[in-house]
Amino acid sequence: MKRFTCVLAVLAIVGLAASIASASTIYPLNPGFETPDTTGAVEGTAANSSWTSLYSGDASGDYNRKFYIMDAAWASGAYSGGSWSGWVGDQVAQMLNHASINQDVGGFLAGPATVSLLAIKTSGNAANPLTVKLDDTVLTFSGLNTVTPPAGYAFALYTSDPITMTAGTHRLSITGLVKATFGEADTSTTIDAVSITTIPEPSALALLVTGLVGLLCYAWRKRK
Ligand SMILES: [Ca+2]
Repeated sequence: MKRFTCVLAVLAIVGLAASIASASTIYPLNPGFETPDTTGAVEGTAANSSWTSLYSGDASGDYNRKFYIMDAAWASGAYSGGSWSGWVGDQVAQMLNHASINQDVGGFLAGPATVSLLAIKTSGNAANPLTVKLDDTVLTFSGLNTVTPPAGYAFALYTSDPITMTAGTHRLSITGLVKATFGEADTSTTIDAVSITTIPEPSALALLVTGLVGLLCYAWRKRK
């Protein structure tokens, strides 16, 4: 009878665990680019933004590839040629040309993960794609291997297709467009509100809970 009770408890808790196994959102540091606080634009660096910014400064063949943190209200309007809408907080980040930023993000659960961000095209080519990677894997967005915001001034939310990750820490990187030629006009995409959603694998969670309840039952029977 006691064993039967234990089995019932295990089954009930496994069912409960499966039903509450839900998506969990984790954020990189400075996910909305609110620091450093600025009234204009500042070039982001590892020291003041939590993001590691590659390619700071001019470079032969692909000059002016920079990562800027900027006040959104300041940037909207005269600077960008149109009024922006849809950002979060008061600041955003601009990826100019082949800018590239990355950050190691902890808290991944084993199982599928997606990356979301807001983006708008802010100058240059018809569409300014961004490449988003987790470790060395290029994420796809509705099957495309880039985030490609259309022309316009409203930030739109882009969420990657899920990829399976291991638990722990992974490197998130975001890279702007490589210009085709040295003389080509500058091109930029502006981003905000970066987040990652991880979904625990129900099988792993169920195994964990089953083991835990089994141990509790064993301890309870031994005490009796
Ligand atoms: Ca923001």
